[in-house]
Amino acid sequence: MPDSDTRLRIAVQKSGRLADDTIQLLRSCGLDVDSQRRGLYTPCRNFPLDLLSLRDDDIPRYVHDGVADIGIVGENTVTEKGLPVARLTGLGFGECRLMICVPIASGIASVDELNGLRIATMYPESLGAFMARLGLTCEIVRLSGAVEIAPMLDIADAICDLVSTGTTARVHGLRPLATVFSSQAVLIGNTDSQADPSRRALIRRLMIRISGSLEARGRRYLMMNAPADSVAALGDIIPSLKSPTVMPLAESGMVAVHSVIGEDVFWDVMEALKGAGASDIVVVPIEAIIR
Ligand code: PRT
Ligand code: ZN
Repeated sequence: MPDSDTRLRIAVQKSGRLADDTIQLLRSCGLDVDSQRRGLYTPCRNFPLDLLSLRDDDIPRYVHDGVADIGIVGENTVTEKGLPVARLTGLGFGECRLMICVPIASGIASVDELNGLRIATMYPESLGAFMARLGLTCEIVRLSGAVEIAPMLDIADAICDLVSTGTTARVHGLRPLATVFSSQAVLIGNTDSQADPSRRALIRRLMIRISGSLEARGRRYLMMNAPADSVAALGDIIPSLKSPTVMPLAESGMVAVHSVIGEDVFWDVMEALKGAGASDIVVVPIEAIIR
């Protein structure tokens, strides 16, 4: 039996791009956590979990050293730090790509042409490994911010930085040349915590909640009434209706059809569903889907 006094520690970004989505995810798992995390340490009020609010760069180290059992951080940061931690699951936010970008006017058309050139980055390890895999060398100019202005200042010929919309690169006269890797926020775990039965049990409980919440994202629960002989036609309209729950209604020949659909498709197919005989269509949000 898990030790009932055990509390998990989760390292999260204090403020920045991942902070709000992290708290939102934890809340969507039914965890009562404060969004106003003033101090380093915030206890969760209804689950044996304490939040450690940190700079994102420090999260892999804290988890690796066991100061925190688990953490939420960009995969890019985990890869760059290179510390052995368990990557437990992707979380579907903080998506971006680590890319090599070159000045639009440079005429550089392939990564091979970067051989021997200067590349500015906050990700020297990831860049070095990428170039080495391709059998190329470069002079890595290590910066701690504002990487995109390095070519303008002539301290680099190219940059290697995170890109999400591509706007920053474009407004600095840069264009993407190659992707080093794609990244998203991930849940990482200390390897010893995985071995401790009490901690492992709590991590497992939390992960079930997280995957339930992630499964529900972007989906809606759809209910409608329809003539029994129109169920096949409804299934043609929405592929996910291929195996719907179909229940007879008191009115002879009529059934209730329930299914899960993507929120993006509902408005597009509603009229087609009505045309195929559906009525009383109800769409409701889903809190979680536990498989
Ligand atoms: O203060 P702290 O050290 O905790 O935070 P930070 O300032 O180091 O990091 P922060 O909050 O900016 O980013 C945290 C994490 O968000 C990153 O490690 C990534 O995992 C993720 N992420 C997702 C991004 C981006 N998208 C992103 N676009 N991190 C940074 N950027 C920057 C990029 O460096 C570039 O300057 O945004 C600019 C490019 O954006 P686009 O949309 O113009 O392409
Ligand atoms: Zn940082």
